[in-house]
Parts: sequence; C-alpha cells; structure tokens
Amino acid sequence: MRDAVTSLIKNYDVAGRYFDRNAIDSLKTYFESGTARVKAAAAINSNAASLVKQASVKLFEEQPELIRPGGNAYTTRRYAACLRDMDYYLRYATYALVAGNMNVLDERVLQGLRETYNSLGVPISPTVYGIQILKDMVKEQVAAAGLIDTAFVDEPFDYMTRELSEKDI
Ligand SMILES: CCC1=C(C)/C(=C/C2=NC(=C\c3[nH]c(/C=C4\NC(=O)[C@H](C)[C@H]4CC)c(C)c3CCC(=O)O)/C(CCC(=O)O)=C2C)NC1=O
Repeated sequence: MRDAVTSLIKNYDVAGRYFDRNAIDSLKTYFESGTARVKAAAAINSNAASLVKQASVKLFEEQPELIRPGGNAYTTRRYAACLRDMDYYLRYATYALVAGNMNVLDERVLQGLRETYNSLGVPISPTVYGIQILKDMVKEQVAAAGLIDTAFVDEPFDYMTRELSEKDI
C-alpha cells in the first residue's frame, strides 16, 4: 500500500536520483492539501452510516427493480450485502483521500472485484451509479464542514468508477 510520499520515493529510488523540482512541487502540493484531506476524512467519518443509508435510498428510488424479485439486491441478505459494499467504497475512498494516492483502492478493493461481481450477477452499472451518488453526498457533507474547494474529493470515487467499468458494461 502506498501514499503520495512513499510512491514518489519509490520512483526516485528506482532511478537512484535525488528529488528534483517536479518531486518537490508534488510534495508541496501534497502537504499543502493535507489539512483539507484530513478535514474531509473527518467530515465523512462522523456521518458514514447516514451517507451510506441515504445514498442507497436514492439508488433504490431511482432503480427500484434492484430490490424487486429478480433484482440483485432483492432479499434481506443481498440488500445487506449491497449496503455493505457501499460502506466499503466510502471507507476505502477516505483512506485514498488521506493517502493522496489510489494504490489502496487497487490493492484492497478493486482487485478481482469485477470477476466476483460478474460471477454473482451483481450489476456493475448501478453499482457505479451508487458510487457516484456517494460522491455527490460526500461533497455536500465536506462543503458543509467548511471546505471551499471540494474537487479533490472526486478522485477516489471516479477512480473506482473507472476501474470497475473499464472492461465491462
Ligand atoms: C473491501 C473490499 C471488498 C468489496 C468491494 C467486496 C465486495 C463484494 N460484494 C459481494 C456481494 C454482493 N454485492 C452486492 C451489491 C449490489 N447488488 C446490487 O444490486 C447493487 C447494485 C449493489 C449495491 C450497490 C450484492 C447484492 C452481493 C451479494 C450477491 C450474492 O451473494 O448473490 C461479494 C461476494 C461475497 C459476499 O457476498 O460477501 C464481494 C466480495 N468485498 C470486499 O471485501
């Protein structure tokens, strides 16, 4: 698992080089945005359960066939699995936000996920839509916590969306 700093070090170590101008600039950017990252994580953590709940309500309102007989989230067990997955996406997104690097998502969330979903018939496109709903709700939450620029919050959610959708749909 890597963060913005360890991944930079790794790249420069492989080349046997001291940090150059680019490296220093990216370190600066990372440390200057540090407080905002931590604030965003705090805003998410204190509302995680309700963010997941609200996002799933919205998903099922817009795509009610998911929770009807024949839908993949039909039955209490599968409904609960779906909410649990949304919770995973939210929690790992906060890790990636704080790390300033998406590596944790590759290693802990995305590896083998599409194959698992495909073999269980979990539909990718509504899942991706659920991740986007989560993103929008998180951004509102983070803005309400007083952060003005919330654009950086997009990255982990968009990353998971891209990686999940890539070779499928
Ligand atoms: C931490 C990383 C991690 C992830 C991401 C993860 C996902 C994950 N979701 C699963 C199932 C599932 N995932 C869903 C999710 C959904 N169904 C829908 O219709 C919706 C679109 C969607 C919710 C948004 C459902 C319903 C199942 C159960 C499917 C089944 O067993 O038939 C499974 C199969 C095993 C199980 O049921 O626990 C995995 C591994 N597990 C992990 O350890």
